[in-house]
Amino acid sequence: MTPLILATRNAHKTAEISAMLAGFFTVQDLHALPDAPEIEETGLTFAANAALKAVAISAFTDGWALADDSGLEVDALGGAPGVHSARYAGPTATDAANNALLLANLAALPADAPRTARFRCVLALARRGEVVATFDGTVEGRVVNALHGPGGFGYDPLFVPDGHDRTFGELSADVKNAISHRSRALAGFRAWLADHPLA
Ligand code: ITT
Repeated sequence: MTPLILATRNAHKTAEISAMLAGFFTVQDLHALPDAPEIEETGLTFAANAALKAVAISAFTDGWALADDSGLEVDALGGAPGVHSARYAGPTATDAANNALLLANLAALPADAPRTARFRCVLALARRGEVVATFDGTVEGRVVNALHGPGGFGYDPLFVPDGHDRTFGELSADVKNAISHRSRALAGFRAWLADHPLA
């Protein structure tokens, strides 16, 4: 099978993407490449940051690289945390710190402020330092006022996807992976692969 490097150090992303690409590639992430460069995510959009990561790692490895840039947009917070999702509470923030800040910012909103939100994911595929294709996915839903559920990662315990009444932290991995922003972006990637097999 063709090797594919995931340009991520987020083991949760790797687990989700590996499950969804099983049978297509031999997948490794940056934990297998300890000397890979740190990439500063200076882009203003998910697409720009996905491209930065895919380009840098594909230039470093000489193979196919797939980057995922993703995050949560809360309408009543002007789209925050958005591209800053991983570092919402500071440069070395934990998921717990990010969730605590989001809860505090939600609590400061007027009681009737909308709770609509969405997760977005952009995947960038690159080789030899050039982006070859990008794919995006979104899942609409709402944010809740307290953490619910032990599952998933990041903001999963605060996000209820449309059509459900439980958070991604409570829903099973299989349910999340059937409807998530990441799975929708990966569906685009798999459809593209049918016409563009990677050698
Ligand atoms: P890499 O850049 O190494 O891939 P990262 O975690 O820093 O890892 P991003 O800059 O794309 O990646 O930030 C993504 C953040 O958005 C992530 O840390 C979570 O806080 C949030 N996020 C993205 N997808 C999520 C998901 O499926 N469930 C919950 N939170 C998610």
